[in-house]
This record gives sequence, structure tokens and C-alpha cells, in this order.
Amino acid sequence: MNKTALITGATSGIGAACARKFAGAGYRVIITARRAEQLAVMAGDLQKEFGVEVLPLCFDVRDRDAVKRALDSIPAAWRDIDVLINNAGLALGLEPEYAGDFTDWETMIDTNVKGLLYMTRLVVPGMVERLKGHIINIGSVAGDAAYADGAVYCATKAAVKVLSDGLRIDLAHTPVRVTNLKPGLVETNFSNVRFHGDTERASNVYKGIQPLTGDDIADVALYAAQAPAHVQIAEVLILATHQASGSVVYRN
Ligand code: NDP
Ligand code: 8X3
Repeated sequence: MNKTALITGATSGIGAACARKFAGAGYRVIITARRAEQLAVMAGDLQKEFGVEVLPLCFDVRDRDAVKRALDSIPAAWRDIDVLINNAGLALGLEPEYAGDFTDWETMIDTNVKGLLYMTRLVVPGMVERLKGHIINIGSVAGDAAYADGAVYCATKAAVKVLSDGLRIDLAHTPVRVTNLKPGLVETNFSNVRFHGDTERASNVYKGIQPLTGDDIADVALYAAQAPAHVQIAEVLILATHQASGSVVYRN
């Protein structure tokens, strides 16, 4: 039987690219996000293009009960998840730490940290039982060091790094692998969300530099998933060629 990958935040950007990449490699994919309509359209498109089975699951990763209900609703034939891609996440706002918006902060922490933990807590025990599985967390270069006006988002991605490292330690006695992918600038809907729909401000983020694409990150995720069983790609920092760190970008 084909392997199964569950991808959170599959309706856009990096998650959508991972869904396509894994489906293209023959994985059955469970695609999840909050927008049911987009999930349904994507499921049809992936089935048609790649001839693989697709299971759409609509839920908000911030809602622990909804996460549990959604995972409990997975049919028996789909339960043996081989790869969990914890990708759902966002940045909201770009403000000094002493001036940020409380709701933006709570949404980032609830999504990027608590949502990832809920998924991990509910999916990984099955992997441990089956002695098989791989968790790929989408961290960020932002988790390596703070940059101006981004401290809370950076802190959530630093948390993703530490949670990935901790999980890898706690799973070291099993064959289950943990990967933390840390992209730099990737042109997706990320900046539109960060700037609350200010598309002009969002497009400035990618001015004068060729940013990464969701596909660039999905390629690395698939490489990590397909590495031989004795190889654990623990962490990968993926930057655009003219980006050197979270705060150093050369623009033409
Ligand atoms: P997008 O905005 O394009 O995609 C975000 C995805 O997350 C969407 O599918 C969205 O779906 C989903 N999502 C957001 N909130 C929730 C929620 N509460 N519950 C369930 N799903 C949710 O951004 P990216 O593809 O760029 O971001 C994906 C990940 O990559 C994030 O974790 C981000 O931090 C990380 N990242 C992004 C970088 C970039 O430069 N773009 C660089 C480094 C890391 P829906 O709205 O349908 O729920
Ligand atoms: C997203 C990349 O540099 O915009 O995690 O924070 S960055």
C-alpha cells in the first residue's frame, strides 16, 4: 500500500506544495486546513493529476477538541500515518515587542506552537506503536535569531526548533525520525496574512530578491522523507541565494 502523509495548512503556500510533491511521489495525502472549500477543490485536483487517494480534513489547529475530533474521524484504512508535516502557521504584524497587538501574539502562539503540539501529541503515539514514522516541522530562519519587530513570531519558531529537538531526543530509542525545516523568504500568502491583507506592503517583502517558492521547500521535505531509514535529516536551513540570515537580505 502507498505511504500516507498528513499535511497541515495544505490550502496554500508551502503546505499546498508539499501536498502536490508528496502526491506526485505516490503518497496518499491527508490535507488539512480551515477552508473546507479550498480543501475540496484541492482534493479533486490532486486525485485527477496524480491518481492518488486524498482525504480532506477541515479543522483549526488552535482548537484542541476539533483537532481530536478530526483525527478520530480518520477512517481505519488511513490511520497509519507515515509522515506528519506540521506546517500550518503564520506571522501577524511587524511591531516592536513593546507595542505589538495582544490578539496577534495569541494567534501566533496558539497556531505555531500549541497547534503543532496538539498534532504531535495525537499523531506520534501511533508512529511509536507501529515503529514507523517521520515528523517534519516547518520552523524558520526566524527561529535562529530575533529580527527587528518580529520577536514574537521568531519566538514561536525558536519554540518549533526546541520542540523538534526535544521530540527527536524522546524518540531516539525508536525508528521514528524528526526533521525541522527552516526556510527563509518564501513567496506565499505569508506576507499578505502578516500585514492583514495589505498586498502592497506584502509584495515589498520580495522586492529586489528572487525568493524561494513553496516547491523549493517541498523538495527538501520529500528528500528528508525519502532518505534511507538509517538517515535522519535533523535540521535544514533553506535560504534564497541573496539572503544571509533572518535580517540580512541583499536586494538589487
Ligand atoms: P500561507 O499563508 O501561504 O499558508 C499558511 C497555511 O496555514 C494555509 O494553508 C492556512 O490555511 C493554514 N493555517 C493558518 N492558520 C491555521 C489554523 N489555525 N488552523 C489550520 N490551518 C491554518 O503561508 P506559508 O505557506 O508561507 O506558511 C506555512 C508555514 O511556513 C508557516 O508555519 C510559516 O510560519 C512557515 N514559514 C514561512 C516562510 C515564508 O517566508 N513564507 C518562511 C519560513 C517559514 P487556512 O487559512 O485554510 O486554514
Ligand atoms: C518566515 C521567514 O524571515 O519572514 O518565517 O520571518 S521571515
